[in-house]
Amino acid sequence: MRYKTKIALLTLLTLSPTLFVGYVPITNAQQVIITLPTGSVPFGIVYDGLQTVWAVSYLQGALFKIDVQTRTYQTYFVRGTPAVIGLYAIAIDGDGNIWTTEKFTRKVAKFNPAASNFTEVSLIGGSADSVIYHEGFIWVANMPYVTKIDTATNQILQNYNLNGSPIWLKGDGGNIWVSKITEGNVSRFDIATGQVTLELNGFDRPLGVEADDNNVYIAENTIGPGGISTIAVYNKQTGQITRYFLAGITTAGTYLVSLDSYGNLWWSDNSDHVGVIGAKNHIYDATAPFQLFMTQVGEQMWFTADSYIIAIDIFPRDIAVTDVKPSKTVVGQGFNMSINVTVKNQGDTTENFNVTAYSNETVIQTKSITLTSGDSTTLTFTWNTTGFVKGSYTISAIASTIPNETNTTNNIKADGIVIVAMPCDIAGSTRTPPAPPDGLVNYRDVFWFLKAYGSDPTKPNWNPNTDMDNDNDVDYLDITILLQNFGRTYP
Ligand SMILES: [Ca+2]
Ligand SMILES: [Ca+2]
Ligand SMILES: [Ca+2]
Repeated sequence: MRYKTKIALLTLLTLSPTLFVGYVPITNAQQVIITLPTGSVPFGIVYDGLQTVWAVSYLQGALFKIDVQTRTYQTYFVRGTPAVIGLYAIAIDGDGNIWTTEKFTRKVAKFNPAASNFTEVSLIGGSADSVIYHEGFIWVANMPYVTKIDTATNQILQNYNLNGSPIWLKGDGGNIWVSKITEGNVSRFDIATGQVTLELNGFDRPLGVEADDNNVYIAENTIGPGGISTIAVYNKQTGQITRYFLAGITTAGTYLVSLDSYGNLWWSDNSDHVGVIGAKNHIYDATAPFQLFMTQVGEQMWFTADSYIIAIDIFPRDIAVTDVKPSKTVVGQGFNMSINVTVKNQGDTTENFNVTAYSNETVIQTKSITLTSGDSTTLTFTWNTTGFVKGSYTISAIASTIPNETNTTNNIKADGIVIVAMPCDIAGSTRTPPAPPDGLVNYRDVFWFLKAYGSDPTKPNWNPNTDMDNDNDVDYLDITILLQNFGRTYP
């Protein structure tokens, strides 16, 4: 059955003000991970899921085969030597062949990795823009056509005239969504019938298109109302169109949009920004121009830039030890004390990790913890000093490094010196602050016990060093221990 529905322009114009996306700027979140030849201007980029990323050079006619692990690359020139042919978009077919559009020469080139050779197919349209592999075929946007190509024979099977300027394609089940930049519309193209079954109008230079089960996302390539770039969102169920206004971006229009496997919507624009709408909204300023194309590689999005590949972590992962507090400065040998360690999840995703407290290099205790994004908590470790020789110990804590964590310097914190002394030899003087333990349990130590007697951590006279049994008070039990040790000397 054929039908054709027009969504009235009025629908778009009467929309209530839509979502403004505010951003948390993160500098240094992006990393240049691969440097490509100067002037290469890589555009299309795609990950094969098998540790190889393919990217094409717009201005040098090259295909780069990039090893995800080593981040080294091999270069293949479509014409054998550098040539300005405008390699633009990229796709991988079901046999692992790489297809790329030649924007300047109106061709599509197929690279066979096994044979390391190219086959070029001339297009009849006025341009060569998006290329996708969908439902067993290669599809190319070449104004005014959407062209279907057999991946085995490299033959053009059909040119579908969409009467206008198809520029970007997104496969979606039995359909392909087609943006027509000049006409300002997005068409739903039925690949079985070759018909447009839905046409959405009123977009502002629609370029990149992305789709999931519920929505179609359209990058609008001009600046929206108030000089703010926009992404239009068409809800497949309700037919409503809303817009993300990319607040803070006042310079150029949105270019491409791409969902990662977690459902975050990534976008690029014409003036060196990329951003993400999702669990957190971030915008990233480019260190190099022309960040337009992107692909997900594991837990990162990779972007092509001027002569670089840039990576941004999808969920920045970072845990930190923010505080280490020993409960005492002096502890009786063989007695217990507490160490409070505060840890924080500064990343975007829930983390499970271990926290270990140390006295010098000796493990006191390890605890496992789960922390949601932004949360912090304080863990209490108990140090049983039995078997530790008398002397000074540095107390520290280390949080285990989590996968893809780049900031690991904040996973360790050392804070506080604790002296392991003869029990109840907590001081060597009665002045404040007291001198260190002097090897005598005498009237000076009694002075401090009596001063703290009856206290707990809420009281001004609280002195944790006199809490011998480590139960957060100084009472007769602690005095009993004092009496048992009174008069002893060391060595
Ligand atoms: Ca960290
Ligand atoms: Ca003493
Ligand atoms: Ca006590």
